[in-house]
Amino acid sequence: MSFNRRALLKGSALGAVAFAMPAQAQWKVEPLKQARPLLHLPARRKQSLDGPWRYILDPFDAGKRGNNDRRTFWKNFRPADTGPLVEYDWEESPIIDLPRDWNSHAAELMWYDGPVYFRRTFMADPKVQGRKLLAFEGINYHAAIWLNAEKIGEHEGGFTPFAIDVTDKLKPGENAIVICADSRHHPEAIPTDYTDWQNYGGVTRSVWFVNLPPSYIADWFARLENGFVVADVTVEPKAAGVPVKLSIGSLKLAGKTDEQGVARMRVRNRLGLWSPEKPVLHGVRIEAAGDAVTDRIGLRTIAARGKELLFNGKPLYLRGISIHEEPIGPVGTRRMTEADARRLLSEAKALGCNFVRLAHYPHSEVTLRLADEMGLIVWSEIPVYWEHIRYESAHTLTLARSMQADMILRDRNRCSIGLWSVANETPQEEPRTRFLKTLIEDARKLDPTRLITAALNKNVDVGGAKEGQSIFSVTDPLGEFLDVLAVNQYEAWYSKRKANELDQVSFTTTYDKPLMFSEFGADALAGNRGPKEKFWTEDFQAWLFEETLKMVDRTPGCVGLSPWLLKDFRSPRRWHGKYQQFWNRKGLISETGERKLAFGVLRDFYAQKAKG
Ligand code: GCB
Repeated sequence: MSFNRRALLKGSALGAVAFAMPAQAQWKVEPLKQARPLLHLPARRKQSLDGPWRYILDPFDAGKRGNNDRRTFWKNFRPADTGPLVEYDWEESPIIDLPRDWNSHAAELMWYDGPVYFRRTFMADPKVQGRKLLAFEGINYHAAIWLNAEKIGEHEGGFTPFAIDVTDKLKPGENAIVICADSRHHPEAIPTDYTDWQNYGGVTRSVWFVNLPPSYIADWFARLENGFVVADVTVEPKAAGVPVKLSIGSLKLAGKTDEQGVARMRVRNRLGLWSPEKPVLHGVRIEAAGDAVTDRIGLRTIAARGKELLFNGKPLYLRGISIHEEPIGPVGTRRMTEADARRLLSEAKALGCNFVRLAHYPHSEVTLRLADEMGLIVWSEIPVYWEHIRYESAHTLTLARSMQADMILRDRNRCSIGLWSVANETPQEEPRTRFLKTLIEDARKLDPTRLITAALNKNVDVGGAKEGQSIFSVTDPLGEFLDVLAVNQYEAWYSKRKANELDQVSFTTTYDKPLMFSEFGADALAGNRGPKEKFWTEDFQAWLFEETLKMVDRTPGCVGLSPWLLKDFRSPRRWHGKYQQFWNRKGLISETGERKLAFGVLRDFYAQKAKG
């Protein structure tokens, strides 16, 4: 089902978004600003709005048609202000414990794709000074927000945070907030409505009521550059000459803001470096304009030199695994607690990983902070996924740019981030390359300290000297703009070749750049054993891993891998009645955490690699 809504862009890349409705629609949304995030949420003074919310399912879009007061869900509440009849009665509506996707909340909502309204109240203390905001860590896919029946903002994009200033809109005492989360994707959306994962709808990440001092530390970015700790601190509202003090471990920095409200500071580094073997984090404290915030960061460098990848100046081999954001457990859900994230990442550590590819969208902040703490280098990406993305659409490009900016600004202080990925499996066409080149340029401006990559496929088979030989040449024109080339290749699963013929396959590239394998794999149902030639068995998957790992290992310039993937995950396009039942079974562990044979194969390979 598609959103049937065309979004038109106005203004700058990160500017206003206007929505034009199709002629038959009964309603129209006035141009609104796409809500922007409040950065560094964990450091803010705030009140949680997680917990029980009422919800109303609206499969026919009655709420948006809005020509009848009884249907305007954001208004009606007992005692009704619209007469004696209250048909859409919030007080009699069912309850959901947010954050969570609705698909996992109730069996009948498993496949629901459309709008759902959520409502709760909270108390605002009129005595508390400063600015007040509602902050949302993630709502999939489109969100419209009302406060006390007034529409206050909207946001498009399911995996990035946003916030709305409500300082002038709060009532003393009780306030009511209504969210309409609509999981449908219009044709210009990112991703589109066709993905290989469940489109979990709803308020999938936490909601906060935040209080900021009148003048506050809006952003900071601290990193290691050429032996110096470099830190930029932004104070809002912007004013020149504001003194800023910053400490990182035993290092002390001080400076003053310029006209942009940014204080730029640097000091020679004397602190220990962060690495997967020794993930040392230093306490950060920043003081400016009467505000004070804290954080924990690590210091490290990552660079590409010719075909080599260098971490803290030394060659690095990425012992990785790809991961979707789904906890281990019998029910597929996007709800991720810290304990869930720790359990997933602990499985990656048990495999011997120093690297995780967090596919295919920004994962929640809690996962990134754990990666810092646990010593895992991270690949993070936005869902510019497959060939269906509208690479020629101005709306889509603006959306991608703002999504990527929000991801980078949220996470660039996380030392675990090593690679920003701009896309996964996109067509080798000029509009696509232009689109992604813009994203790459943006990413470098926002964060010059990370490497840029993209998962490429459709590598040309230039053939070998012998019959049956394949030499895949990584020649995608996007390669020119990337720091690291990454290849998705499903030999012996989606190709006709047998696993024991993988010795006939090799990879080459014309680019003098590091190359990694970002995906390969095969479906296996945990517990399904049999001869290794039999599809869907653990034995086949293990065999495919054994043979593919040999191929990976003899690839010149290969700096690592992140096979597909750690855990079986929900995917509506995986309908094999016996082996899949709407799970993609390429996990090395099942959805409930049973380790398959291939887990041991990869663990042994990584143990060898770790020895050097
Ligand atoms: C891919 C995609 C990934 C899919 C995987 C598969 O190439 O990048 O999202 O889930 O293949 O299982 O086919």
